[in-house]
Amino acid sequence: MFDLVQLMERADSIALAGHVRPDGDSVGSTLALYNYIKKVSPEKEVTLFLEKPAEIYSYLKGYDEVTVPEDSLPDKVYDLFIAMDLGDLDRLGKAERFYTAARDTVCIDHHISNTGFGNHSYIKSEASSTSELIYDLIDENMIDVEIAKCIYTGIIHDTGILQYSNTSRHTLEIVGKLIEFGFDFTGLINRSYYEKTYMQNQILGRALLESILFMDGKCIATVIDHKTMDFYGAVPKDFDGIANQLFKTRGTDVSIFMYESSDEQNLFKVSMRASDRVDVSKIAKKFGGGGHKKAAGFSMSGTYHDILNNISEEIEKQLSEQD
Ligand SMILES: [Mn+2]
Repeated sequence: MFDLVQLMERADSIALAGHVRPDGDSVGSTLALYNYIKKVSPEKEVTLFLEKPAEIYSYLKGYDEVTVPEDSLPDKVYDLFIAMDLGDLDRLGKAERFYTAARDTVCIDHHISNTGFGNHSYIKSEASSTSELIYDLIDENMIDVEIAKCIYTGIIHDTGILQYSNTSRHTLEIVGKLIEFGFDFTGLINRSYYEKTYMQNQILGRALLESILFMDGKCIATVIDHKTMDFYGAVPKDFDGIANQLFKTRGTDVSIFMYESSDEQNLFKVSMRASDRVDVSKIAKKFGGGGHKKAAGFSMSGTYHDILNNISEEIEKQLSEQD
């Protein structure tokens, strides 16, 4: 049986890591476990590898203690490496060499595309978030208000504020216990989820204006190219929420949002959202990415229209199988 507490007890040095371009669940779940270890076992050496999380998460305890995994960091062999919220090892980015070198490895995740890696893996694709899994795996009695805020943040981000179908009774029971710690959850949601800068709102507006509907309105897509990113001085995290907003269009089964990578022309990051009728994790996997049935992504080279054609073929196939 998988027992995280026992695995951690045996280790003197522990490294934790979430995925590249960390989202709310990646930041929340890793900081929750980081704060927990520091509280329960202050004698242990614990390092959290994570790309610098967005400023909107700076209310979380430990935010400033994150180690950005640069190539210049000296090699180190950890007793235990815990990879969290990532479906495959590539998503560890520059932290991967510490995973490879570690004496023991654990994977804790909820991505349906995850086939399992590490010496020990705990993968529950029915869980709302990795943060929910962390709640289940640690000693409940040791959770304090700071750990509660981390877990709460992860859950609300990965469930779209408890709205997506991955929200279960269990998720809500956990959330019920968390808010009893008495933090300002309304403010937390506003600050980390809803609030946008003026520039982010302008880009969202532009993405919507330039979107196209196709496949008889079953699909909606939009793209942000390099020139636009430079004009606004935007970085990828400024695009959060665009795919979700597109998906609110009545009648659509799939929304596709793409932006051009900053390192390479004609290389696009693609994110998709889908209704029950399409499984976008299959499409993402086919093109070398991953994710969940209703939200997944991948990277692809080509023109905007070529990429849309590739995706539409897959969507058509899935929809026709049902007819
Ligand atoms: Mn997640």
